[in-house]
Amino acid sequence: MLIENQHPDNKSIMVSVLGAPNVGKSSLINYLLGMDLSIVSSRPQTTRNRFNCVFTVDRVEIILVDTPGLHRSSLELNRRINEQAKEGADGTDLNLLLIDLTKDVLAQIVEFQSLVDKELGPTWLIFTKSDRISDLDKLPLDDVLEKAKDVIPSIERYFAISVKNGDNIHELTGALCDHAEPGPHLYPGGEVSNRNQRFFVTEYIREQAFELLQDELPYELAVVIEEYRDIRPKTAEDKPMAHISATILVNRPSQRAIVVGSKGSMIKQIGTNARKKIEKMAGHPVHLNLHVKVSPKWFKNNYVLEEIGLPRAKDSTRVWRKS
Ligand SMILES: Nc1nc2c(ncn2[C@@H]2O[C@H](COP(=O)(O)OP(=O)(O)OP(=O)(O)O)[C@@H](O)[C@H]2O)c(=O)[nH]1
Ligand SMILES: [Mg+2]
Repeated sequence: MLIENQHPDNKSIMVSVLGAPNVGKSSLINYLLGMDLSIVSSRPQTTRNRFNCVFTVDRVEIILVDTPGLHRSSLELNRRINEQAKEGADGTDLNLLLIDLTKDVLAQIVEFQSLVDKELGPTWLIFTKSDRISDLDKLPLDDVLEKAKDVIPSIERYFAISVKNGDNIHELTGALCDHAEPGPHLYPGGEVSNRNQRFFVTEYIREQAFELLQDELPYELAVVIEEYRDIRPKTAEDKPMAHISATILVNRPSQRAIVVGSKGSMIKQIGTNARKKIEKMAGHPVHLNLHVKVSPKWFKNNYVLEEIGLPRAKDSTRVWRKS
């Protein structure tokens, strides 16, 4: 749709969703979108790439930028993940800085500012997981807001929310709509993201790795698509279908054995669970073929890192040759 063909009352707002790992950024985005688009897990550092998620309320388009949790690490992989998070704060109309209410709230704000290391634009504090606080009314959140402004002067207000019981989410949505400026929708075709289905296929496979595999293993694997082929129906009775081949890269041979599992049971489970979610997204059956490949130190290999959407960061120190 051309911009000039849009309704004159259209409004749009672009919002960065920022915070430490595991505070509930992707959960909030999914709740607002009303679908499980972004992957969520109980472990930190689930999201690795920045991407836009879009929903509309009446004439207001709200674009939420999901970002990885900003954290301290000197590993090359994490430097690049952090760069995705920092860049997520650039060029948007508003930041939502998510703070986990079950932890020291002020310490999280100080830590975030120190890691992001730049002046943030207009920012709202979003205290998350309020369902896990028994006496929320007794928390001195007004005092926290004032102290937070000493650290990040652009903080304007706060909301204490829960995606488990929906507390204050309507209020937050209403406030976002009120903040939107008149202007054309950037995704007028009803798109829910700026990422394509290939990206979400890799995410849904990785999500199962976080769900089904133990310890450090999910952090030491990456997923790349080898083939994504849409099969057009030949007759009116045939349904569309897709053939997808993906490779799970692991660091060591022992990890390959775990991901494959006894008689292939683990890789089968990962594939079955991921396929169901991919089919829901695609709206038609999918044939998903998964392989596991040992790619030693893939997380230091520039070629692999670029392939999974993590270009060199400003503080990347080492140059890696294509393998
Ligand atoms: N009780 C409760 N748990 C929540 C809430 N929001 C998120 N969680 C849980 O917190 C965990 C982390 O959620 P995510 O949405 O993956 O967090 P994230 O900030 O995107 O994490 P990264 O992608 O690792 O940076 C999951 O286990 C969620 O179910 C909430 O409002 N209440
Ligand atoms: Mg996330």
